[in-house]
Amino acid sequence: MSAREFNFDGLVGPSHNYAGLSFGNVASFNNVKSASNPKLAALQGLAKMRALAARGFGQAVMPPQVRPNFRLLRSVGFTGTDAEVLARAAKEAPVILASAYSASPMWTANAATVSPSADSLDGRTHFTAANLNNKLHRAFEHTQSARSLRAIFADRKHFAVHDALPGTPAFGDEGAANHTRFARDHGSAGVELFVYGRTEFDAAAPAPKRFPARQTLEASQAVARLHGLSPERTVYVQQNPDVIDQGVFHNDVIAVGNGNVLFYHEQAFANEADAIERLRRAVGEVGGQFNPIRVATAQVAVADTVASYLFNSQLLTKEGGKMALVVPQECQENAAVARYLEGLLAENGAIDELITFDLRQSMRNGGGPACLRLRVALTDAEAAAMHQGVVMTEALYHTLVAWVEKHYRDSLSPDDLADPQLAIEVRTALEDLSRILDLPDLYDLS
Ligand code: SUG
Repeated sequence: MSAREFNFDGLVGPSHNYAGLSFGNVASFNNVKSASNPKLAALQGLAKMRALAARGFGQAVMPPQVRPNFRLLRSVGFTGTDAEVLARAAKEAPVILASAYSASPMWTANAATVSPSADSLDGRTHFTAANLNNKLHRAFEHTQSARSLRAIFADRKHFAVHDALPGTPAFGDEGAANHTRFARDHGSAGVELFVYGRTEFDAAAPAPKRFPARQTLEASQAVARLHGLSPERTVYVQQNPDVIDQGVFHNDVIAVGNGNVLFYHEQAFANEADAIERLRRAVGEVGGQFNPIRVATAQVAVADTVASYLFNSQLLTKEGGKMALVVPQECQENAAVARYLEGLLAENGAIDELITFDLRQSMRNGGGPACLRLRVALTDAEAAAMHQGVVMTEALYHTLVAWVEKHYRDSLSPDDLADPQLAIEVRTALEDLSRILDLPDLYDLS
């Protein structure tokens, strides 16, 4: 059956800020406590969505989440009116306040893992909200992620949205950031690749020493079971623990796949030769000719990969079958990466075009083009069954730009999070947004 890939980009929320909350994520740590510009961040994200939609790629928007998370603040003992809760948290626990205010749901690659209907036993598209339990500021996202997905993909004939896995270290799950899919085209049965950082129930298995491995093998296997994937078309590969220790906190910082192409760094996996061989065999089984595009350390060092986010790119199939690589502008600013990309295009292989975006506001928190989007391959019937109000059009783009201009601040520093007015602004903005997107039950604003 023919299908089309929709990229659901996270709309950056009005409280986007730099709080240094993600240990192991170099950019998040380097920019801690600098002032952010939520308005610019949202406009940068919208410009990317608009440009890709205008090119004919399936594009939709995933709404931001309610901030601050008063439930989190109250659950850890801050009481009183909302203003009192904020004042006490700002004074006694500013890191917890920043966690409750984080706009991190903008990185929708971490919202869920998605398996298209062509891969699942019951012929439905399956979503499992990611528990993101490795980080306080992300561990509560899954409730709204599941709610948003259920609002958009409400038709149970076509879609199944699973709640997050148990929020315990054994089931650490970071969603689609550690998952990719290979198939002849978006509508045919594919091979699903799950990349994990560590194994909970095997003490002898290698694991990083410095930074956390956020995804476990056990979580990946649980998601595959929930989605009814065929074991023959499911491949589990361990991420190289050494690169996690160099700041590669998700696999999508060092590899990206689409169609029959895997664009990856030679150090991405714990056992490269084994991973490539298993993928070649599995992709061959579904009628594809696996095409690994390997970047050697001599061409681009891991540090340049992390600084430029070369692999946190989107690989988009164009009409005719060639692919465009969507990269952040940091790739042009890094000499080794720019040189590599020039050579890649000159080869005239599977990737024949670069599309570059300024996503600096997101990049400063470690979120590139691929972090900002969740891929959902849909048949025509499924695309018609999803909520249409989130599909990016010129009209929606202009409406959302006006909404951002109206509600967002152009500067937010850590001290601003104590301002009770900010909480009111965010709430007003989201009430307005649920009307714009025609999703009246999107939020629980009680
Ligand atoms: O989880 N940064 C996010 C970045 C997520 C990137 N996503 C993918 N690679 N798919 C994270 O580390 C930083 C927030 C702060 O420090 O304020 C943050 O959460």
